[in-house]
Amino acid sequence: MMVNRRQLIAGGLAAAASGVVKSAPLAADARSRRHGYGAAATLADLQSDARLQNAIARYCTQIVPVYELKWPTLRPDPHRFAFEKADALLDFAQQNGLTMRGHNLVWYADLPEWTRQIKTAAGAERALRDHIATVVSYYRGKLTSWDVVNEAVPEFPKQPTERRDSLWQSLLGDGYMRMAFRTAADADPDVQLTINDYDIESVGPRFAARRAALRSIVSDLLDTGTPLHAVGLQAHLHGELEIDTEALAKCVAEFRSWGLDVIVTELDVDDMKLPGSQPERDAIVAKKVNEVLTAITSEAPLRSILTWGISDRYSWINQMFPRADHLPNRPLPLDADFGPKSFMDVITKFTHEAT
Ligand code: 9MR
Repeated sequence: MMVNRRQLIAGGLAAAASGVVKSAPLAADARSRRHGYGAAATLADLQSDARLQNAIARYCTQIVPVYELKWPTLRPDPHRFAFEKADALLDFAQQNGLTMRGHNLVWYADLPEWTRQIKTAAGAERALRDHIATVVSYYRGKLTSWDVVNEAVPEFPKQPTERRDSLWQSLLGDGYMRMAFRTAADADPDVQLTINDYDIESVGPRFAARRAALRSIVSDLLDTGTPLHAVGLQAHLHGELEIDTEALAKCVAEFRSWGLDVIVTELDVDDMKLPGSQPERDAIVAKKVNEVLTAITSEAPLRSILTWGISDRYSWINQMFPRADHLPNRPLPLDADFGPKSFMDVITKFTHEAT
């Protein structure tokens, strides 16, 4: 089994060496980069659009793959690991002096078809350990941070102890999280290990319940001596909702008091329900971002802020939250023609002092 796996990994490396993002290193001026700022990108978008490559090289110090480290890309079948696409993104990062973070190792969603065959606790444990140990050791020393467990908080928890249903949760119970972090730490003792979740930033009972559930998950992990280093706040903000600045600041302060780092991993603003006027909409989006980052940094600056994409041209919001008036969405720091919006000024404000 090990021999097979090594052979397969070697095959992946050889394929990646052919280089998939075909561009010379970009001559970006490092002074324009926002330290600690990064963006999610797909390999396909980078390959097809030099403007996207330029924007990332100009503004960012890090990237995160949207798809390329998820199970459907990495795991075409139970026995094979396909690292070519993620390797190509890592090449792009390294050629341009950027770091890369990993998203994600364990998620309830976006699993390949073959995982439906996993029906027992032993099978689930074997698949998870195999995946995490192989992928994390393959990238050992090459990534800065991994989202180990992604989105374990239920959509609307009825109580803080409730966990999101998933293949892993149903077969292994909460223990899958401890196991995932331990396996990742054994495979790369230096990489930052993160738990990542969304919808804890705004006002309202659902957000309060989600904060409480995230707090419960994090404290359970720490109480059991699990190697958890950081909490990732996705910060997919809803333009029409208020940020609960007080509760958010309190929640971040508590995580920090437990020795954890707090990072922003997937920031954008769903502008579906905002006014049509472009200046008005951009101002509200920037204000939301400013509010959320102000709350999160009330005690310490952020070392890492990633937006989920960089240009409005490439965002999941366009598909998931299209506007009733059919105007294009404007959820990200650069517009569809890669011009900076006031969102980018807010990023600048919160990144200049971070390292
Ligand atoms: O933006 C991503 C979308 O293109 C993918 O189809 C989807 C499934 O892989 O994942 C989206 O990214 C999600 C991220 O992985 C986790 N947090 C929420 C993001 C937006 O849905």
